[in-house]
Amino acid sequence: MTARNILVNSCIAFMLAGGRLAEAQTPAPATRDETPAQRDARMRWWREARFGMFVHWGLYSGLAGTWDGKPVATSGGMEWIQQRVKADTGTYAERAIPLFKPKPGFAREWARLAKEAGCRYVVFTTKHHDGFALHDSKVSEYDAGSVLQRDLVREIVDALHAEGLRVGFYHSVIDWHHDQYEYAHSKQLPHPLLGKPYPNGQRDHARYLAYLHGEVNELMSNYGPVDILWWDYSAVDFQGQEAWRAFDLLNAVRSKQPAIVMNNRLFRIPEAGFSGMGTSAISAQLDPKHGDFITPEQHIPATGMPGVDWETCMTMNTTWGYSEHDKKWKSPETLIRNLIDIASKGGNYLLNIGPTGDGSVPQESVQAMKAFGAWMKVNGGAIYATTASPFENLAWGRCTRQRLAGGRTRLYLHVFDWPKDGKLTLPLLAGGHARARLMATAQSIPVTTGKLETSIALPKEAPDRIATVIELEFDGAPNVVKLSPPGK
Ligand code: FHN
Repeated sequence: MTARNILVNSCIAFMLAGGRLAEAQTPAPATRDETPAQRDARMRWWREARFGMFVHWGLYSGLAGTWDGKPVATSGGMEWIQQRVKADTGTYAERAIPLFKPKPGFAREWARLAKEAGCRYVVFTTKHHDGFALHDSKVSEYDAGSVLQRDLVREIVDALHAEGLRVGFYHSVIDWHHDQYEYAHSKQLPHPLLGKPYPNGQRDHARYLAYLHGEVNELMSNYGPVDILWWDYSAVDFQGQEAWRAFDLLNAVRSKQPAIVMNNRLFRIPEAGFSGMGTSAISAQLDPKHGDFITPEQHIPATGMPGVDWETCMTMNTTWGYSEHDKKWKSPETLIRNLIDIASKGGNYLLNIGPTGDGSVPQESVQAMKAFGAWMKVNGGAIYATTASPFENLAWGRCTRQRLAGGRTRLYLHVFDWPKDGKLTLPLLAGGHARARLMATAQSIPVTTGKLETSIALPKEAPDRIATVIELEFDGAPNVVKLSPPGK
């Protein structure tokens, strides 16, 4: 047995002892004695950021959606390729590791792309369901340190800090590699061997949890301040303290990183914002002991999620991990209007890229992020540090809002469909000293406040076909005119 195995096993033995003990001693559920004001202060940067980049990258990226020389599929998550082809971890690693060759400087390219696009934070996969860790782990041999003699988390964190970006760690609690992960506990969570007996006989999930907590402890201890922890994911039939010792995990992370912001995916219960399985089974309630924000996936809640922090995560095509077969790219216009729609509903947008096996970013993603950069350079102020629209829906576009000094309000009107009659109307009784201007040019434009509406005279052509922003300022808070639907 190699020195390293002895070290790994003694660590596990120690943590097991510690874990079992810890479990006994740790009161569950854990609650953080944080006042609402303290929580608002901790969440402020995240709420004001509005826009982040998600990165799914790992061994699956080299396989690129291909197995045995054939496309596994042309759509859907290719980060799940091991599960899609029902490969055991040995076979998967054998095929994938030779194709995972991070090129020098890959991380700086990501960081610059995110920065130029106007993102304020980046969340990247430190470990996905396949169990391969991108950091140099002392509790695992299925990690970048052992396999590549590199610490990819270190490289990415340094690159993000160099661009002044906030750092987020995505971490899968599901693990298709660890030989003590008891996949039979859940019929709802994916595993390549689901339904089959454990290849190594009896398993002890507590040993897997000691390993999981061990890796998380390394990530929370060795890379400086970490701003976000993005857990993924739990099922109704296997979640929380029972599945992951979730409260112990949250406690341990908060003790190492008190300012960190964490999502809700260690749980799958209504109190944590879930109404069942499926990416749209979400409910607008979140008890802070289960996390800080709710995570709609691949969709935008129709009326936002008033009263809770939320962040929509989305792919640019249909896969999170890179696939050479998936060409279903959304247009930059659709993606930018999604950000505006989400901000107008008070949420954050976490937009995904899936780099290739050497870390290169697909051209379609680069183009989309550059389009964001061009739009945000002019209109970023209409997204960052804004709050939700006071209007239910606007036929021509969306609205974001800002409270100004002296009690004045500024509304950012994001016009998607330029009114043919050159008149933009709002069901609003604008307060005094109302004035409007084009955000791009600061050119003033006439405002008329009527009995039931406010209207703005627009230039003939829309300066920006994706979304032209008009700033409307007035005294006081918005006085929205509630129009009763026709015939009522
Ligand atoms: O199974 C994962 C999936 O691969 C991807 O990581 C998404 C991102 O939010 N989360 C899970 C599906 O909900």
